[in-house]
Amino acid sequence: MDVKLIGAPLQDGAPQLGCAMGPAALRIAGLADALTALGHRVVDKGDVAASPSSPASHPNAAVRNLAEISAWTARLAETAWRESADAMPIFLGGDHALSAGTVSGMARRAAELGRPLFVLWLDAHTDFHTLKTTTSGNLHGVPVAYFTGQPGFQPYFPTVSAPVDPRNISMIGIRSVDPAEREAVAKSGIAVHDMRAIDENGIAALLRPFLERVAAAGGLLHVSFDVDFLDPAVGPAVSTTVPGGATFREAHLVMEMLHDSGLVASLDLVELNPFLDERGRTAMLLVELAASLMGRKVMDRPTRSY
Ligand code: B3U
Ligand code: MN
Ligand code: MN
Repeated sequence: MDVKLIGAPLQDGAPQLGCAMGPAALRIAGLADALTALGHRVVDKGDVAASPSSPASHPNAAVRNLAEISAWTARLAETAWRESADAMPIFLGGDHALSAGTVSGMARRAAELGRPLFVLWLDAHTDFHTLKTTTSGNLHGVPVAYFTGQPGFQPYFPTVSAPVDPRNISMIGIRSVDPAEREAVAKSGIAVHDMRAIDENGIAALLRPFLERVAAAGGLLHVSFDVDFLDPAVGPAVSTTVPGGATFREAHLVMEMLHDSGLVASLDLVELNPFLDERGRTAMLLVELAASLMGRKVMDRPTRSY
């Protein structure tokens, strides 16, 4: 497969600095070599840059770095749309605000192909705040509301040309939801699988029906992987650790099932904060997981065994 690595070193959406080093850490951990070894043709496109032309403010005074995140969103939406024409883009974050851009760009690509976009959101958080409801003001908490076309983002953010249908989104790993998000996400039609659902059912039972739905609809699948999906004991390099996350085995199984499905069109690896890592182990773990998603196998199995 043709794969493009695209660095998106934004950190203004997170409460702490450090995510800007994420793309460099993923490169140093050997992402390109790991994918090349699996037979993929990998091109590293380097880092995307974005800077706002003028400052912006919002009536919600808590909102931080609005102009910066809006500029990143425009730039990354264009990049995702353009680069997905002839390859699978892997976006190296950068904080999760980058998905406002990458997912809306992929949605535009899917719309042009006449195919629906589906999103698998692997995260401790639902990231379903609007500019109005966020109390932390950290814009890594808003991308899902943005790309599903929830109200209040204009004129502050670029217009979403093809909003993602909330019924095409599956969230897995959720364990931190703010009061304002709880009601909104429940009403939205997004399938929210919290950690209890994983514990009670097993993660494969949550993912399998979603993949079957994507396949039946002829959809493109975008996977957004937030490091805090993982338990902090496994992936410490993240600013917003929440206890009780996914184990390595659960994450690994998800990646293997995603590969077997053959449905993944694009991937975000986000919220890696190398400043908080321990001897690079979270960055190396992400490379392992990405390699599994891209076909690294322990043993061969009949295809489409998800
Ligand atoms: N919902 C909280 C916490 C949060 C969201 N996303 C992350 N943290 N990574 C907020 O600040 O919006
Ligand atoms: Mn997130
Ligand atoms: Mn998160």
